[in-house]
Amino acid sequence: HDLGVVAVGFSGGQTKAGVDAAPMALIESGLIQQLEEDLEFKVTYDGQVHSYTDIMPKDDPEYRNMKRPKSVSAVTRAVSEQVYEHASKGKFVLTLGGDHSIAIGTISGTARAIKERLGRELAVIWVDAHADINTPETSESGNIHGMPVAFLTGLATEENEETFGWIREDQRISTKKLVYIGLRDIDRGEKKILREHGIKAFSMYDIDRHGIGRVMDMALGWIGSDTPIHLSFDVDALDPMWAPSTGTPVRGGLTLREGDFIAECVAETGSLVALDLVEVNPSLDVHGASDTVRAGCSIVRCALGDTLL
Ligand code: DIR
Ligand code: MN
Ligand code: MN
Ligand code: MN
Repeated sequence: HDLGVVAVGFSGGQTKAGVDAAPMALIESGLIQQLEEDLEFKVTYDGQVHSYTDIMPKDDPEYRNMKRPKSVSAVTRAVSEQVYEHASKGKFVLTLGGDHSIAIGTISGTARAIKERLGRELAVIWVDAHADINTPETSESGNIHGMPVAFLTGLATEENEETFGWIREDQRISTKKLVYIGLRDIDRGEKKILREHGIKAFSMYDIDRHGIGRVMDMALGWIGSDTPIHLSFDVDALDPMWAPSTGTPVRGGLTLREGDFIAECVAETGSLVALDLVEVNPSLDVHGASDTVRAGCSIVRCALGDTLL
């Protein structure tokens, strides 16, 4: 019951300010305290929201269509080390973002630790309105928060150390061990990638068709029991009715209960080893910020084993 918390105040994977303030908002609303007192975790937290300003280059021009490539690369490399540090000691790792580009760091860190400690491959459940699997070449925005899965799966690669060339084979995941839930805004190039690589994805259509219960059975069945799971939860998977304060809200999303239910089902497997909660931006839709923060906290508590009864 050991938990490592990493607070990543980083917004450079996209262009809207404010997502860097999310870790503090989540912590100030009592999240870590609840995990310690209600869920009885032994929490390791260095007590700071990292901003990584000391490792960010001043000059960071676009490269291969990517915006702020060196900054995002440097920050995610540092996050990877922080997450690895916890995971290699057998701790559950909770990372509070930050935009979704930070998952390049979190998942690479977990994947490496799990391979070393257990000799196992890591499975990833990516809950999001978006697939975040653009390569630098397919991306229409150039925002790296739309590309983390491409770098993590090796669909996008780089030679240059300072623009993601640091990602090694033992830090990557297989497209076969990746499952999406909640998709509803996929770019043309991403659709092609999902199809060509046979990547398992449950869109909002599937949730409407089968219900969230059967979708979770199918998603977890695809991964198989006894495989370590990293859950990367983008709060924009939730409908903007419950989580309006996020950079790219898309209508027609998950209800609050469906979001919690996904987290509860993954917790129930007993195989969850790490969780990211990303893209909460308290400065967008300020009236909805407290709702969005509350929704985020609820997802985290559910994923860490909080049950209704
Ligand atoms: C879009 C939006 N697919 C992009 N992605 C977002 O910029 O690549 N991801 N918002 O969360
Ligand atoms: Mn995302
Ligand atoms: Mn998203
Ligand atoms: Mn789009």
